[in-house]
Amino acid sequence: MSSISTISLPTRFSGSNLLETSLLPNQNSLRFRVASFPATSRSNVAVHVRDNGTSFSSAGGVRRTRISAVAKETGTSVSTDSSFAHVQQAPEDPILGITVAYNKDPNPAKVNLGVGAYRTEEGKPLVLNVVRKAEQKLLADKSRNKEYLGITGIPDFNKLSAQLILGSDCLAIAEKRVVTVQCLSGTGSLRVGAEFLATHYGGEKIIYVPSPTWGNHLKIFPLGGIQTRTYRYFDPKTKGLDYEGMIEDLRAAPSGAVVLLHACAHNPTGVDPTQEQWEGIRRVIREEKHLLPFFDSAYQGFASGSLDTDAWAVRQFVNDGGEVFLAQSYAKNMGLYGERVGALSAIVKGADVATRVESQLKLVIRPMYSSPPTHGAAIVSLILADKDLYEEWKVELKGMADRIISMRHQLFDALKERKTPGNWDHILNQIGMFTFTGLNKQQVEYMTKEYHIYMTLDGRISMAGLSSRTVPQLADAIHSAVVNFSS
Ligand code: PLA
Repeated sequence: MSSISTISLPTRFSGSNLLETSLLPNQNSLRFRVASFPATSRSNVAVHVRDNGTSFSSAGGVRRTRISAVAKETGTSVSTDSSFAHVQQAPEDPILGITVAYNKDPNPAKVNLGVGAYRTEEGKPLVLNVVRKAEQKLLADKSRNKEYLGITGIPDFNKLSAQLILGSDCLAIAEKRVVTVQCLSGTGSLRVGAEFLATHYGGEKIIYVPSPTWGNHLKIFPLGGIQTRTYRYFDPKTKGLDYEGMIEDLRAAPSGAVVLLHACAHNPTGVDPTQEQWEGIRRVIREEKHLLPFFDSAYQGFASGSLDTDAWAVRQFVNDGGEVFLAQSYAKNMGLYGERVGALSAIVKGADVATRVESQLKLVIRPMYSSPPTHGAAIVSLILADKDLYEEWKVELKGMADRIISMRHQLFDALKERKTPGNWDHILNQIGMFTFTGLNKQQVEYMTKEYHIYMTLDGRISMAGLSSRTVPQLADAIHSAVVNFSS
């Protein structure tokens, strides 16, 4: 049986006239639905169907029968009677889709450096010892049950999460100006925050995100009702921060807009402002433009190995007395990826405001998913509340951060050894889980095809997915890509 590899139809014929086709190459099937053609369009419609190298073109009008015939000839199945026949095949997610492609690759040498997920030296996912201990405690505690949590989750979890990032001596906490609600990891916290702001924020309902940023930010906020705009962040020439550009763009933002800031270990660039630069950013946000900072803290402890150091920037903004939104994730720092544990905090002016904000956050959450899940947040609560477990966690966390840093050195040395053209200092200078290599799409595709290295097309590498065993393979791949394809 032959297969159709490409079909392209003009996108302007979507909607009720031409409900577009979708092609499912692996299932060897072509789906399409044609309703009726506007007479005026008949003369300039072209449909191309590629069947194992043979191109069928139809210019000047398309007939359902024509494509049916092609489909029939090539042995594909065509669904014309489904109410969902117009549904198009969506592209895979730029990050999670890399794992899908990786899983399909039968080559045993394959390495997944796409998604930011920590792996051991043996290339295995890691469940922290301290997490296992907490789980055993939970299991042994017969007083525990599986009742619904309240809409905002486990109260202790919320209190401890706020303390973890803001510091236990935080004045805003003492003044009851902090409201924290347990959410579905970092993503869910951002989403709830976005929807709350869309409904209740008194300022400009636009969020400025860095360019580039974690791709999902650009989807989470508009779907939550807040439009995004970008501010300059990364300078490809220096592979460092475009501080001047960032300040200029924030100054040009409308007063009262929201600005998304990565708390530490910026994704995907691994470039963070210095403390001095943070101070300059804070002054523009607070004193000049009255912007609302919305921190995304997905890597506390992963950047430097210290929870306090990585919370430094957030604390500067909270301790100046201004208002802050803050999304926290325990996916990376406790390795609780699939448990979906996180928190959204609003640090506001006045305990009365905090109480009312919390009541409205409940109205956002209830119709979205009712209440959050118990297990992961119970683990976190135990670890944060128990002095011994907490100390043990900090040691394990530092161990993960240190291993990532050692991967940076190993990769840097391996490229030096190979005399790979270019300057690779940024591998050492960038911070956190990722290196933004500067490799382009063509080079990445080559590395995936020839070396079975899976990474995002923007050239981002998850250093946490590397090990001493796979560094030489990655270095060979980078070397070859750089030599064969110029950037
Ligand atoms: N914010 C940032 C900046 C992130 O990098 C990620 C995860 C999240 C939030 C959300 O994480 P969570 O919902 O799992 O808590 N970014 C990953 C995974 C690690 C992903 O894309 O979902 C990444 O590979 O970029």
